[in-house]
Amino acid sequence: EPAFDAETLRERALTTLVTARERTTLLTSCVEEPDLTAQISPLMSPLVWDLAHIGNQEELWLLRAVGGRDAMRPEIDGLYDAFEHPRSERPSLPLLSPEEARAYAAEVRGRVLDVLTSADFHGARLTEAGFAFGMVAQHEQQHDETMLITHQLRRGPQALTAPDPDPAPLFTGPAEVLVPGGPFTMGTSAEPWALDNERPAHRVDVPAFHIDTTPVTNGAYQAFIADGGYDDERWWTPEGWAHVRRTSLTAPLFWHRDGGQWLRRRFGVTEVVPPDEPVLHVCWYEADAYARWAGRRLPTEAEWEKAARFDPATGGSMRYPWGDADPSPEHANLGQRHLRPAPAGSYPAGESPLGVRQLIGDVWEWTASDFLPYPGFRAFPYKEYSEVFFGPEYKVLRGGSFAVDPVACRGTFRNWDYPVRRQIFSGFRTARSAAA
Ligand code: AVJ
Ligand code: FE
Repeated sequence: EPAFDAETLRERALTTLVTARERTTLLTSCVEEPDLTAQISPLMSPLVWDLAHIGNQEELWLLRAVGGRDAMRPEIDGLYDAFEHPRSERPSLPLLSPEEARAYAAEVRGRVLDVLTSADFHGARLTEAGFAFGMVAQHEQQHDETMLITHQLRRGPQALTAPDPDPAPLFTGPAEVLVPGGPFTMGTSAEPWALDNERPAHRVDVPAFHIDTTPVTNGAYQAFIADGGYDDERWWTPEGWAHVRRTSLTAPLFWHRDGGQWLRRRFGVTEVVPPDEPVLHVCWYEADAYARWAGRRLPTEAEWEKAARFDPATGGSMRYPWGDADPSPEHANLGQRHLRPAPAGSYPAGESPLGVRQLIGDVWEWTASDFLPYPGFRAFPYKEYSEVFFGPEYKVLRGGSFAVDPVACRGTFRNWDYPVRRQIFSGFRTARSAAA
């Protein structure tokens, strides 16, 4: 790990905070006031809640914890504590108006810049390597992805636009690759801005397995639908089957059938489902059922991370599939540069040494694994980031979507959600154990 001087760390903290705020501003200024205060879906907060919550978390961690400042508006802390009020309750709270929320977040940010100037980056754990600044920038970017999900759920005309990814040359590589068996290093103790659940680095023995070279495409998923996959109990776990019956699922979220073809609604525009694009907006149960139909299974979290980080040349683990360099636009579809995943087989510069593509970016990938702590886990800096979610009710997703900023994306980064959720930018790839 390179050692950084205080100036470099200050610069990096500033850049990531500024980048996050530009995105937040875009996501909260491209619709009119009623769309900021309305609850678009009971699964989501009003956009204006996310905005003020971003400011409130920044105040808590950077002004109060790092800067030692007094609370600016102690009376609003409760409103923006995610654990005090479930999302469905948030629209009925006396929330700050869009104008007040913008002013509050801007006021916090102005004061944070003073704290940043005087921060000692070699001090206690919160400021060591600028951790708290990195954590807060990641937090804002995570809520930006959440707000982008709210935009996707919103009915009404298009509010956001972005160029499509470059068309990929037809991918002609193998459908799967063999990842050799043996131990590898999972998680990290070195990555300065890695969150608590990614730590510590530890050795895990992973038997040989095959994994898909690319995420599962819409075209492949349509074959599962056409084969009656949603009506065939054989492919589903008992919970998945109960869910698919109860909620009458027949296709990914946002899809509908029109005559002979599948259409989907995407950020206010209806389009024909593109067959080469990774499938998006499926829940864990659907991903798991598809894999069983295909004679395969979801990769475990350890398998996914080994495919993404293991370098057979050295036996070590890298930060990303392509090596240790920070992501650039040639490596992966990240950062909301596009409003959709790129066709399967894109980003040859981002492939792993074994030839696995698009592990980072495009779509979050469901894994077979429950969200559990690594051996030696220690909650930091607060239990409510990860610890309170550990257990069998959440499944792990890996790799990040087109809506994830590079600051919140690494080979070690862990996301989690309920197995029924599909408003998130979720897809998957499949795996199978190698014959013993
Ligand atoms: C890691 C995406 C599950 O959005 O609930 C945001 C991130 N934690 N604020 C979430 C998070 C606190 C978290 N996920
Ligand atoms: Fe949050």
